[in-house]
Amino acid sequence: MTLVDEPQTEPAKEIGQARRRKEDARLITGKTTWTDNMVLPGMLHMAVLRSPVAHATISHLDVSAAQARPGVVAVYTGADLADEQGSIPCAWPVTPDMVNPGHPSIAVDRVNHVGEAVALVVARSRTAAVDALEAIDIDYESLPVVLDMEQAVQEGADLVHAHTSSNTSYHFVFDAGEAGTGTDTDQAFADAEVTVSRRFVQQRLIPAFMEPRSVVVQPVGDNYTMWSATQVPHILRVMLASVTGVPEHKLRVIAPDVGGGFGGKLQVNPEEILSLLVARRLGKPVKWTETRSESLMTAHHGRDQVQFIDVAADREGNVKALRVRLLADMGAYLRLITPGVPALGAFMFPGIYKFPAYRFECDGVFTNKVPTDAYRGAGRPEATFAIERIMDELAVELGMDPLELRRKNWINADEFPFTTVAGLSYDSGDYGMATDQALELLGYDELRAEQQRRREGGDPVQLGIGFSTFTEMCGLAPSRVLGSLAFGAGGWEQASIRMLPTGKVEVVTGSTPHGQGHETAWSQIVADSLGVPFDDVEVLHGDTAISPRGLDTYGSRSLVVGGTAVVKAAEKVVAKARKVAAHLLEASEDDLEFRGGSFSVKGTPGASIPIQQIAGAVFAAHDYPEGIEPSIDAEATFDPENFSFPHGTHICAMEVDTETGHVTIRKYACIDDIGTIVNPLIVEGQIHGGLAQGISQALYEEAIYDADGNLTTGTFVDYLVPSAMDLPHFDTGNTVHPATSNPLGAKGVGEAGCIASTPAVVNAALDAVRHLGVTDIRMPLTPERVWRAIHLGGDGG
Ligand code: MCN
Repeated sequence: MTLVDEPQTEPAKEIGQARRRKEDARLITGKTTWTDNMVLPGMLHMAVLRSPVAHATISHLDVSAAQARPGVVAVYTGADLADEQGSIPCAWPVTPDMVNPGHPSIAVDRVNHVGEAVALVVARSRTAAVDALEAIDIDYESLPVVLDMEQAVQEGADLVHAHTSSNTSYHFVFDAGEAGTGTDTDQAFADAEVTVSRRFVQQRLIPAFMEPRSVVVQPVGDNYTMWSATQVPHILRVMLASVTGVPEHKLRVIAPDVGGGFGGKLQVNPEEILSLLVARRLGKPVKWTETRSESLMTAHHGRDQVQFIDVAADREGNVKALRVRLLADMGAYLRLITPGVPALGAFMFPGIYKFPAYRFECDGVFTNKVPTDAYRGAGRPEATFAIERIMDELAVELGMDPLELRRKNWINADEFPFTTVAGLSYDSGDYGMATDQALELLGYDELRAEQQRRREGGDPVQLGIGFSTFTEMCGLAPSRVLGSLAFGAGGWEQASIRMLPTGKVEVVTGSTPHGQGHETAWSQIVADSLGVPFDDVEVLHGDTAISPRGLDTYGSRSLVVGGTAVVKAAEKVVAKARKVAAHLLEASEDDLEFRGGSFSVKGTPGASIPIQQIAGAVFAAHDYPEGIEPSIDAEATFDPENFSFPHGTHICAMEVDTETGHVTIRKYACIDDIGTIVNPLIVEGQIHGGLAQGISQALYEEAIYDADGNLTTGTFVDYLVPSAMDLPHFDTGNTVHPATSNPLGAKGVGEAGCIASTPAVVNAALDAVRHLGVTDIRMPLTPERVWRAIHLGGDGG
């Protein structure tokens, strides 16, 4: 890949160039202002007292001693704020009868998970606020703690919420037979020659973004400006307005540069609501920044599912039916999209395979743990893991090669567009091509030969090769489809482009990057669309006063939806500039051609004007064409007809030390198809980041609660987030089958690596030790678990 970072004066084709990210200099040299760097005159600091118990009533709460502490301005309890705090919104009611117990930002009389807010101190300094927390006198009366989902759904189980009749929030069913996209699933299982059933555990994960959550609220009269390290300033503004009653037009939300989110900042946090309420009460600016411990303990977690999956096939290996039942841990409350995350998996479990029959059921279950919600991939890594794992199990049952089984059942390149049994329409791809290229990149034949040698020689270090031939639905959008899934927002995105009098270009986007490099990619798109130099483009984002309309960044949607809105706005800018150019060149619009950033009159050499001059001409003009306003700008909204469906083949070669249980990734090769690539350097970075998180789920990460509901992995000493040293070299590549749902032909990449990699790693470990009788190893594959699975049997868990 050739890196492009030299200043550029001549417009060239930008899309496809590996440009270094223009935002990186300020991000990595600390020259930006993160939310916690903000200092406002008279600013107060908020600290939160958190429950040390998982389930209890608050029997006594006295804040008077804290109020008397030096520097303390106010102390608030849940009772103080009961009338104002409303309930933290849940925007995805997946079934009409879903039970939502309500979620106070600060507990009023009862706590439901360790870390829940029980009191707030507002003080002149952060240390004064934190010190005063210790002076709060609070007693709890313990209630039974509900932690295990499978027990929580039993008849007569203790209840997380006393006012509900069970711990089940909802029961969501997708039945392809009933939906008309497949045949009767139970019948298909009854008729099947071979069936395989498995129970997989998707452990609880913590998003662990680099910049902790932080919020500053500045009141000016009855207007409020909030800076927050959020992925979703637009959604946050709407939700805050509806919860707190601060009118939307009097609330400006700014997401400055944000140090990572991974879905963990796709949220309306209790502390965002509380900071706003406190600033309103006191009429003073207020800041809250979490500690790392607060972050791990109280920011929403991800995954946490028990998956029961059955597959049916004939003896030749043709798949006949798929049945999935999920228990999904909601934690104690429903946050912004908690219930929708596992339900989204309904559409992804069949993967790339042609199942004639399919049924999916999911129960959302309450427990006394911090709520779960989006974490990179949200719903799709879980589904991909289960289908890619069980395809291997089916291959073993049939005595077939796992790739041969996949090839036999996947959608062939000449079958696109293909409507899946889950009702999605996959638009393009070639699973065989991606697989063949990945095999070559890996050096498959040599590794298989080595595996054979080690097996025959009884080597203590065994070698395994694992596959994941995945697809995913991303590019969230389309509004109509999201609406039919009861998703509480549309899926469109907006952009506007203003050509400034000096010829520079200002682009305003509704997407809100928090590490994805949109400023660079959007500049490349605009440079090509308008024929202007890359460095003349400035991309503005993340401020509801500057970009009033937007739906933010998640679901690998930004390029295919937000980037396309930029393309559409640029087309309108060119159309408007064309009218002015025709006027200035005294030619008919039809006689003009636009190339390389200039309009010229066909057949009249020398009669031309660059678009960058037109903006200046309009600014200074006393004479502009009839019906044209004196500005070269435009706004566009894009709402695609379909999701985008990246796909690829990931292959992991893994060494397993059978004596110690230690696993080492020997090689990792992947070919991803994300359609047209705007910036290959950014794309590779996104794949690497996703792989790190997916591999880390397989090998390292797990949020663990003890029997009392305490998070025992509440520090980075106990919760293993990998560094580069813990990860292998990645061999990556791409095939390109453009998406048909957007004019760029792009498919999302932000989650692909994370979705694809986890099953490849676990399949590789099993392939290494299956001949020793191991049929499953529970994630993460710690040396202890691997050793136990080899030497004691079971899944090592
Ligand atoms: N891109 C490209 N060509 C493509 C596809 C994408 O050049 N065919 C580029 C885009 O222009 C963009 C980047 O790749 O700069 C990611 O684009 P996209 O796939 O549209 O994903 P989003 O920008 O919507 O990012 C969301 C996705 C998600 S859901 C999570 S979670 C995530 C992720 O991106 N969190 C991240 N990547 C992250 N990266 C960082 N550094 N930090 C996070 O918190």
